[in-house]
Amino acid sequence: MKMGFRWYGEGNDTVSLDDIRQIPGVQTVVWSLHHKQAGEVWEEAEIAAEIATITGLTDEHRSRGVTKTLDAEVVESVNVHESIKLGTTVLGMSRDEAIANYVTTIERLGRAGVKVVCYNFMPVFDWLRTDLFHPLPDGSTALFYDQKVVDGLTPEKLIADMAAGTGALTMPGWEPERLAHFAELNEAYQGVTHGDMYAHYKYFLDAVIPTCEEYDVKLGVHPDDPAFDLFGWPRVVSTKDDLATVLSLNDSVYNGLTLCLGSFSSNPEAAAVDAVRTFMDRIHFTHVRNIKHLPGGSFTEVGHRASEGSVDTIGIMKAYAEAGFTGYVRPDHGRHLWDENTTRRPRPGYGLYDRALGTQYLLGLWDAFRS
Ligand code: DNO
Repeated sequence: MKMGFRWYGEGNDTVSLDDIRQIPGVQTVVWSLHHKQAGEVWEEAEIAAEIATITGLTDEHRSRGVTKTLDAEVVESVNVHESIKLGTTVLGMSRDEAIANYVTTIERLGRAGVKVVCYNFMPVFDWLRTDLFHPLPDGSTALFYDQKVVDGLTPEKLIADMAAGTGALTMPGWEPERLAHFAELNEAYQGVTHGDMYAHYKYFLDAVIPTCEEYDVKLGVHPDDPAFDLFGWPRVVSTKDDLATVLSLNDSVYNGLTLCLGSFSSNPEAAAVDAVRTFMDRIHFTHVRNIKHLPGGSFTEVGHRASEGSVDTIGIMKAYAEAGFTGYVRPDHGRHLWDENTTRRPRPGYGLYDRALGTQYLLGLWDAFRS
């Protein structure tokens, strides 16, 4: 297992590479080119520059005796253009053009030494929460999902709230560019079934996987978050059966999972440890974190320790350790702690402290179960 830590890039993150380097056991920086829109090709020079930033040590480091280096083997995410999910031309791009660009990006990442690429296949938008700084009883804040708030909304109301900046909902991962095209996207998804989505998904995988095999880049799909349909749009990576279906669309081991156990567990029926054991051979990257289920389908995020919430993070790490998991793991969605909200003002869910604590809990479990 290799422990990773997500980083949004220089000038785009309140956490520094030096901070990450000092977290014991962290080897891999999980990165992306966050200015790239879905469908765009990633340029070789941009990839090389980002990797050099992550992996390099400066003279200033050397003068302080710093020798620990980080690797840049995991990208989260190369986003999939909506035309691929819809199997048609949308937002001015055909699916074949979007797939060709995806293939080029994979080739370039592979040549640059990237081993795993994470992506998701959620219609219209990425993850959704109703409160990004929900107060917890210990005085920290965390991401929160209130089903009642979502039930009271239509996508149009959601978009209007977002545009006005006053809404109850705030969605990281939601680019203003997409917001502007919401009506076109919403229209395009009308009548699209789960079966249609799987057919489009297979077309995508069959086109991309040969390149992944050639360049030794494993794909890992991230589960829907939350892991159920929203606003009537078909989500196809939510349940254990969905994960099995996705893996069966293309049998190559390069078609694998980024098993985010927090997202997967947002559906109270989900059995996280069972999913880890079932899909072990196809899990290339995993996010291990905890949430606490609340009545009515709502949930709050909590610290990584199993007893803090509803996700059996002990059982999860035991399963990975017993299997001798060789993929990448990272903590996820920390609470915002200590002076963080007033000083560093982190990206919601991506502060330093709680994620750093999370790594130590996960590594402690790994060490205990491996020995
Ligand atoms: C949120 C993340 C997601 C994830 C993407 C993967 O914190 O877990 O935005 O990176 O869904 O493509």
